[in-house]
Amino acid sequence: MPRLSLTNLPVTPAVDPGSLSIGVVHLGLGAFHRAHQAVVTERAAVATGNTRWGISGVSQRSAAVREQLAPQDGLYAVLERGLGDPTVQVIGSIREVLTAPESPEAVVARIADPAVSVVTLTVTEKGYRAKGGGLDLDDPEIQADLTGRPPRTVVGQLAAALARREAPLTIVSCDNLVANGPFLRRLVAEYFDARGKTPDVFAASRFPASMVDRIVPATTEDDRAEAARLLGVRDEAVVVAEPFLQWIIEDEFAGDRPAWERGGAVLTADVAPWEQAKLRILNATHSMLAYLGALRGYETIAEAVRDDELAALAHTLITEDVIPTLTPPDGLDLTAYGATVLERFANPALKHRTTQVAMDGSVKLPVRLLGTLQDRLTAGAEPTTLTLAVAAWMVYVHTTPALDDPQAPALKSALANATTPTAVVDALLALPTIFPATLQSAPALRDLLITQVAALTPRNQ
Ligand code: CS2
Repeated sequence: MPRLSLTNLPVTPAVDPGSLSIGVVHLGLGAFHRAHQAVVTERAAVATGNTRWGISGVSQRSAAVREQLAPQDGLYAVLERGLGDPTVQVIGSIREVLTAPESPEAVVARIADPAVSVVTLTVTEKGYRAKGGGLDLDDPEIQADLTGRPPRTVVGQLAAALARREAPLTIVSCDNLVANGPFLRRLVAEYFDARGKTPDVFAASRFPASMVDRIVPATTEDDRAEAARLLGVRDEAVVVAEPFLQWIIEDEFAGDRPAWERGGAVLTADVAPWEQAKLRILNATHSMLAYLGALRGYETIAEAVRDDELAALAHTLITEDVIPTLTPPDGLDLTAYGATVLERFANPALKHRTTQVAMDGSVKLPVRLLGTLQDRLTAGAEPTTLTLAVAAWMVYVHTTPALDDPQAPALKSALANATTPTAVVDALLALPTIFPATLQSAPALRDLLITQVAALTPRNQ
């Protein structure tokens, strides 16, 4: 079967890819970006007829993404799996693919290009290389970038490019972090401080916050086969996604930008209530189902949420522990939102693996669960479902041999001699990179966690 490319186009992209020039750089060219910002950017180009917002996509790690996309002229399909038959759409908005470790200089040059006025990022929580809310200056890669080599870290890439630019830049973080824009601004500022020089263009550059939402599981062989069947050509870069897509962006730009609102995004003055609702309801429940589900032997989130006990716990987490901490964004009914989230998780066509959502817990937990936990304890509540989610993470970390987490060595060495539930809780709760001091010293919390870890620990452990 021939492979998808500009000369092998079974489904014409909504915009002529050849007409697009590069105006946006995206850092973190994974499946999520391809199913989200790249789609909205293409829809905006179709709605406006403006061809200056093609995307230069940067893969931060391996060359695999380039090997998938380059032979296909940057084209790929989004395979949408909802309750009906799957559909495919070919997306043409990615016009260049760079691999940062191979060509770090080209990445900086592209961001510094005057035709580029916007950078978007999906580099996951760990990609920010933060510690204690600021830049981790002990990180060896950050240290190496600070010596002046062509930068390899995201913060180093942005800083080096800003230092070369005359026009200010808008940098839109699209990761699941609290106040992601201001957070990234702080990291870049700290990087400049460590270098001893901040370029003038930094003050006028903008870091709007944004909230992104779409469930995008890792692509499987089945998905590739399904896409090939629907397209009649092979697509090595196909991504699979649910029909739902949401992008809320703080309307705070230093210069021109794609008319993303014409592609379905919402531009607003205040993203915070949206972001809190999404992180604390969707992502928190996702993580809880991933840990409890994996411990019960479920492969996918859909299987986990079809377990009546887990579904009831997810509902309780949302309604009793999370919603009391939230201020609803304008026009959003939080209870209805929570119910929709659980329906989306139950989509049986999405094979979203519990182990995929479970990875990187050390950087996800603080954002998704621990802020809410802190708020509930301060309010004098006993948030037993929230703590159960934390306990499930603890047991998962303790019982998973090859843990996929940036702090895996530290977690495993903390647990080296932990054979009882009390020892497991004490070892993990003591880690200051995860638990703030206020939670470490909350006595009721420790006792509750010990009981719950004991109840969740498999008998042969
Ligand atoms: C998930 C998210 O992998 C995870 O940790 O919770 O990727 C989730 O699917 C997205 O945030 C949905 O928008």
